This record gives sequence, C-alpha cells and structure tokens, in this order.
Amino acid sequence: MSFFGKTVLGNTWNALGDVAMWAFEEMSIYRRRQGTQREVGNNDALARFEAAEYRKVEKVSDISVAEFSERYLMKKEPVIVTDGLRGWRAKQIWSFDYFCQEFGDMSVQLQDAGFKPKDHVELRTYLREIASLPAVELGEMGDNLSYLRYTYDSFFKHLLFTWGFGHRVKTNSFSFLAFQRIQEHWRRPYFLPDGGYKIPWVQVGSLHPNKRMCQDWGLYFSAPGACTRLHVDGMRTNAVLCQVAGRKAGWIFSASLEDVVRDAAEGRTALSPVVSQIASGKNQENSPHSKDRIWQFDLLPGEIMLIPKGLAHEVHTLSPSISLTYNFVTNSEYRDYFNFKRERGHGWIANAPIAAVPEFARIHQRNQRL
Ligand SMILES: O=C(O)CCC(=O)C(=O)O
Ligand SMILES: [Fe+2]
Repeated sequence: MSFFGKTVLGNTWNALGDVAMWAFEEMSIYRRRQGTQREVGNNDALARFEAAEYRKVEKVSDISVAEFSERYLMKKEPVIVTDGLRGWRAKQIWSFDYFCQEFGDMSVQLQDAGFKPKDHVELRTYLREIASLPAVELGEMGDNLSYLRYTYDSFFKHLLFTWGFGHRVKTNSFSFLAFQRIQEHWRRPYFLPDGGYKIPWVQVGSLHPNKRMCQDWGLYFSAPGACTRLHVDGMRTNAVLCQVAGRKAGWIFSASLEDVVRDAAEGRTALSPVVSQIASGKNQENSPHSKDRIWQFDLLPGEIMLIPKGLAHEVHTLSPSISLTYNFVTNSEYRDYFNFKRERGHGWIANAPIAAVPEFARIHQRNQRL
C-alpha cells in the first residue's frame, strides 16, 4: 500500500479507537453517577489546609521515559522538567513579535478566568497589549484579565484535527491555523512515551501531538495577573504545560483535597480558625488525611510541567506568557484513570479563585518564607 494509503488507514483506525473509547467511558460514568451526589460543605477546610503537606513541585532534568513514568506519571506526582523543551525550535522562534507578524491580522475570541468566551479582538492588538505589562507576584491578581486559550470554529473540524486530517480542513480559527503552521517548531516532549496511549488512541506506532491535535490542545497567551481558576480538567486526563515565554505559578492539590479546595474557593465553608488536633501540626502518618498535599509550582521558560490526571489546579500568569498545552492518558495508567473518573465524574471549574481566599493566601505566604 502507498504511504498515503497507510496514513489514511492509520488515522481512520485511530479515530475509531477514539470514538469507541469515549462512548465506553461516557456510558460507564453515566451508569455509575445516576443518583449519586457529591457531599458539599466542609467545615474543616482550613484545618485540612493547615495540616496538609505543603511542598514545591520538584524540578528534574535529563530524565528517561521510564523514570518519568515510574516516579511521576504513575504516582500522580506533579513534576517540572527543566529541559523539557529540548529539541524544540519554538524556543528560538516563538515570541510575541513572531505571532504578531505571522497571525496578527486574525480575529480571536478571548476567555475569562473560567474559560468563558468573551470579546473578539484583533490578535496583534491583544498581543501588543499584554507583552508590555510588568511582572507580578503570585497572589497579585488582575481584574479578571482576559486570556487567549483556544479558538475552535466547529466541533466537526475539531474532530478532523484530532484524527490527523487537519491539513484537509478550511478554517479561519487561529488555533487550527497555528496548529498547522507551527508543526515543525515543536514535538512530543522527550520524556513522554512514543506509543501506547489510550487517549488519544495510539496502540500501533507513535503519537505525534504536533500532527494530530490532542485533547485540550492550545497555544495560550496571557498577561501578568491573569488566572485560570481552580479546576479539574474536563476529561480528567494528564496535562503537560509547556512554557515557552514568561512565568506561571500556582498550586496543584492532591485528590484527597478535591472537595475541600473546591468548597473553600466557592465559599461553602466557614473557614473559621478551627481548633483541632490536626490544625496545630502536620498530619500524622496514620491520620485520615495523611494524603492531603498542596504543591506550589513556579514554571519558567523552557520548562514543562506535568499536571497529573484528575488533580485540581489553579494557574497564575506572572509575566507575559506563551505556552502550549495538551492532555493524554497512557495504557498503563488507564485503569486508575478510569476508576477515578467513574467515581468522581467529569472535571469542574470553581466560580472563584482559591488565591482570593484570605486564609489560603496566608498559608501560602507562610510557606513561602520557609
Ligand atoms: O496555563 C494556564 O493558565 C492553565 C492551563 C490549564 O490548566 C488548562 O487549560 O486546563
Ligand atoms: Fe487545567
């Protein structure tokens, strides 16, 4: 068979896998979640935060696929790979000027801190505006600054891109056009396996995320002070946040804290300084909440962070930022991914940032000084 024939066949096979996978998951979640409800209201939220282990996301470099997988991916432990962009021409090419020059005339739709669609603006105007803003510290938030995450013009076109048929699609969407035109500037990060993925479906051959648009793929542009509010990604898959320009910082919360942190952000808790045996010290090994963990991260240009599947996180932009992100699940993680998702359902986004809760901000301030 010709090379072309093989590619089309391969893409079609992957597409069928994607659809079957998605249908199977949705059915299972639907059947499981009928009639169950999340418990809301956590009066011991502050105590839980106080007692949780507060750490920095570990930084590593020159890490092998096997080590990355064993130490971080399989353990749902966040990590930053400092030489993550190794081999990416994007490091030299991508800048605010580059995107102004190449795509400046396009109209793009911005979003708010909760992914809600906002104004349409000219890309050049937006990029010039944010590129000139001064840096901020973590916790200094702008007044709901808008954010350019992704602009997909139709669901069907999106599907074609995810199945590797993007080159055949006519579109005026910035994300789609950019995806096609910057393919040679980036690649799958060197520490991720080349094949064996359930999401997107790649059972034979290698995953090329620069050719086949992965779940939640986006080129993100944001201003100092902009925030992506506390959330769990919709599909509860792993995310890689690839930082090309500017700095981002924020927090990732262990699965055990999901309801607590959501309730705290949304004000469904008294957050009074509860006097309890756990509030005064760190969790003991055998305490019921010993798995409670808050990771704070500082992500610099050239680095890639893993946000493990299903964990709540909040991301703040500290200086004018360009980053690329996409989501995935490998074969060996699938069972854990599936069980967790069946239990908890889809992701969510809080209606207010956790950084704005004074009691949480104090815990962050105190830990920063340690
Ligand atoms: O980079 C950001 O601001 C947030 C990325 C993220 O968590 C997401 O898009 O789901
Ligand atoms: Fe996210």
